Amino acid sequence: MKYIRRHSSNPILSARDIPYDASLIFNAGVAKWQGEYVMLFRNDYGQTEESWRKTQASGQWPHLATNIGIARSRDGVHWTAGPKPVFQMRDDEIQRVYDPRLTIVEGRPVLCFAMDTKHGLRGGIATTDDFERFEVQSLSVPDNRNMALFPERVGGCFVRLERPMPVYSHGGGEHFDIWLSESPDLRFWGESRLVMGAERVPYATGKIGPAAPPVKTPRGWLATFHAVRYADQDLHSWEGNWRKEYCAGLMLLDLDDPSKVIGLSREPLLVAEEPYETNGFRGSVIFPGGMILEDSGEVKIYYGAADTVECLATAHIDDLLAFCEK
Ligand code: BMA
Repeated sequence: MKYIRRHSSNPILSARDIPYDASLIFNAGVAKWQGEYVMLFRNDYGQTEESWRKTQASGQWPHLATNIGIARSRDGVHWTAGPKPVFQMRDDEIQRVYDPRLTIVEGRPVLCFAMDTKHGLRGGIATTDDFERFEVQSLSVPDNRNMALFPERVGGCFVRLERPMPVYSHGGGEHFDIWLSESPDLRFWGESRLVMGAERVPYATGKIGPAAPPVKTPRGWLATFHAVRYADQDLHSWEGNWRKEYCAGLMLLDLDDPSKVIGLSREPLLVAEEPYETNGFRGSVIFPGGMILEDSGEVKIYYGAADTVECLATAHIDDLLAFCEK
């Protein structure tokens, strides 16, 4: 898409910017709050590419642990990471939380996150007033994740996009779709309905999932999503055997009933092309988690690249709307 520009400072945040143990900084949520930009990012730590390959070569399975860190910025481009991670959950049952998305709703920061547990993948929602203490409001049953909360109530209810992983859908395999649920209080979720099946996306041969929290425009809710297509050969990865290419797509949802898709980009918005997108822990991954509409009409799209670094691309709102209304 020619109207979207990668920022010349990319990657805008990576492990070298973090003042504590950090290896992979990616899949961040971003919002404007109290006069600054706030980013919550995923930090997988405990390995370098070299140590990973060494451990693998010795026949053992290397391990990365995960926490969530914070960074702040005045301009949305230059970021300063906080002195320590701000959110982590781990116990006998919970293995980690990751992939934060951040929405300011009714003046309050709300974090959506994914959680790996011994009994499945759950989607969580937490509130905070200071980015130091987080109160978990709800955790879904497995398997569901990629939750993205709308920035205001619709029809009186909070609304989230989400991506359950039903093993029997589409005849089996990793073909998952985008769904939506509503809640009166962020705790109890229901009225669930399908938003978009993966088969509607011309550039997905596998699953799709919600990306950044949607942005309100007079024409509808503008929302990014990620789409997976399977490559014929191994893509670059520390892991080995990585064949899933993640790109970003764009859709427009009805203002009053956001389960209705009223626009969809026929082509991807962003495909991995730059070295920092094609090379890393898992190459060829573009995974947006934050989108900010500025008063000027500029839209900032934040995305994790190659499961390794955090990046920024910008576009004008009118071009994005035209792109998904065609
Ligand atoms: C998904 C999630 C994301 C990750 C992506 C690509 O299934 O695990 O956190 O960015 O795969 O590896």
